[in-house]
Amino acid sequence: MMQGKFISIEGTEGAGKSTALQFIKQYLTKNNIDVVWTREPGGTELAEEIRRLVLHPMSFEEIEPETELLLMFAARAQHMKKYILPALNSGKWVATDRFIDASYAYQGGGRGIAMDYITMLDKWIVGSTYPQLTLLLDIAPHQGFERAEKRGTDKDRIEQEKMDFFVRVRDVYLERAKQDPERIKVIDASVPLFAVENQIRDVLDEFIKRR
Ligand code: Z5A
Repeated sequence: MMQGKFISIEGTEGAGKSTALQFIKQYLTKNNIDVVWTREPGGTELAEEIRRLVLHPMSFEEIEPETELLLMFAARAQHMKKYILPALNSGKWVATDRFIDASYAYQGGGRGIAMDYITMLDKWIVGSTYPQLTLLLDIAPHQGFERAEKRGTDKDRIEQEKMDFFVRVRDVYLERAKQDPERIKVIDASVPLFAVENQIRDVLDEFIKRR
């Protein structure tokens, strides 16, 4: 039973997801839409602890790809049951900064884990509670890298990966968008901010009209 609306926001490295999120928040508020905001990995106390573990650069032990995938889904299981489902079932709109598509892109594409394993976990943990709208901020990895460098903040464990990792991540995101164009709307994030915002506004307007 899902009554509320469910939106996810995804992005390739340096696409400007955090910047776009601020705009999305303001735009929905301007349209008098109350949204519960959350993120993955994270969203509950335990899931935020898992986030810290999985993203913190570790010096003592390398995290295996399988462990990384299962930690992402452990956090997601907690997030779904404790936060997302109750909010949706009470009719709220929920918007999450990353969700299931990230597991296919980063652990499937980036780490090379067989998609069948991810699909199995997806069916178990997410089931039919899929976002009705996913905004995918897309940028070529070399341009994204330049932007991320300019940001000047420390890189987390996954952000420290090399360019070819992010090329594979992007390929999977774009392939999923091709397979599910109704849900996943690709935003060209390579253009100046006002032009990114215009694309997001168009997609949100259409989604709000259909609600
Ligand atoms: N992950 C996973 O592996 N598996 C999973 O299942 C899930 C997640 C759920 C979460 O990090 C990590 O977890 C993520 C995937 C993994 N790892 N990576 N990489 P996150 O999502 O919290 O963090 P992030 O990926 O770094 O996203 P971000 O913080 O939103 O960064 P960003 O896309 O680079 O955004 P930004 O900071 O807004 O922009 C970067 C710079 O560009 C900044 O200086 C902006 O001012 C500038 N900018 C933004 N837009 C523009 C435009 N249009 N023109 C010029 N400059 C711009």
